[in-house]
Amino acid sequence: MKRISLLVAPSLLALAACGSEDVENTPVDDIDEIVDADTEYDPMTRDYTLTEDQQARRDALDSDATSAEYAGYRDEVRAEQDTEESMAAERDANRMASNGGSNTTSGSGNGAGADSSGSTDASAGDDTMPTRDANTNMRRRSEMTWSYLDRNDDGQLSVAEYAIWAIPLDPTEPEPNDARPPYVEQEEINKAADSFFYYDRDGDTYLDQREFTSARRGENFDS
Ligand SMILES: [Ca+2]
Ligand SMILES: [Ca+2]
Repeated sequence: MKRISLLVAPSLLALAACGSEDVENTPVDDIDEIVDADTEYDPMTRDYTLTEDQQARRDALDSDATSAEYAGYRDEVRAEQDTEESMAAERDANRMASNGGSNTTSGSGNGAGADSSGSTDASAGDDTMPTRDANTNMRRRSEMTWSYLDRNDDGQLSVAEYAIWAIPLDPTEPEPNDARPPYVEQEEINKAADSFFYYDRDGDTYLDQREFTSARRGENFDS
């Protein structure tokens, strides 16, 4: 017994020493716990190697239509405001989405007459209003929830919906007198599309929640 403990001890010491220095290299099991405003993965910072099939789907994308759809969503976002009511509805929608639409937890789904009387309940932490950019009125990327991005509520993200998340806030907003967008560079749409088709693992040209979570985590399937 004594001999065994003598053998084990040095390795434990080595592990302890390692742990104190390599925290940042430690594999993360549940990255949701640490994804926040400062660490959320930026898909625009890397190149994506597409398979032949992915590239074929990528090539088939109508980028003009995608740009137009994206511009429409941008206008939509710019016009909207978060309220306690809208946030409650969004939380319900996200709960429904994450339970495959079969959730009956809430029951009501209609808080029209309730106003804010329940704002001090156990989920009060969720009531924090998302931060929106002063110029673009878009949320910070880390605060874009599934139902915020799924603009047409069909339970999947199109390239244009995904681009709301993927493309960074554009500091070069159009002047008020500019006729129409494009205020998004085609390069940005192209890059977002590359990553979109990279993460569309089942090849249906949409991202489901699982695929989008992979994108959000910046998962790399190449190695
Ligand atoms: Ca959608
Ligand atoms: Ca898919």
